[in-house]
Amino acid sequence: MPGEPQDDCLFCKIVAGQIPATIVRETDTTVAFRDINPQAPTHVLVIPKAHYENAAALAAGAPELAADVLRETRAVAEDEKLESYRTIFNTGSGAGQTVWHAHAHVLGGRGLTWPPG
Ligand code: IU
Repeated sequence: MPGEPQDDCLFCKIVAGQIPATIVRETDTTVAFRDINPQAPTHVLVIPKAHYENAAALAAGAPELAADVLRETRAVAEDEKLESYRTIFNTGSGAGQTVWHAHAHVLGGRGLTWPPG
């Protein structure tokens, strides 16, 4: 069921406190934690606590929760004092998605080029 915790999902385990993560923000509906393989001085992932497999499923199934995630990306950027930053949702393996629990990357603290690879 969309929204239900998945036993085999790493990010559901982070939400449940079963796997350690460096959590930087938490709300009733979201968690933000530092990426274990940072690609920039700031690289934080913002996830909904509920399990949706990617941003497309989240937007379709729980648009208010998608808005919560987006609001938290801004809060992370403020906390980290980022003037410029990039928010990315990789959706599908062809776009680089490797973890099947929706997450926004917040990247900043260095110059970022365009287009991405
Ligand atoms: P992607 O958009 O699905 O490729 O992003 C997954 C991210 O999750 C990636 O940047 C990983 O470094 C990150 N990550 C993590 O922070 N902690 C973990 O235990 C695992 C992946 I597995």
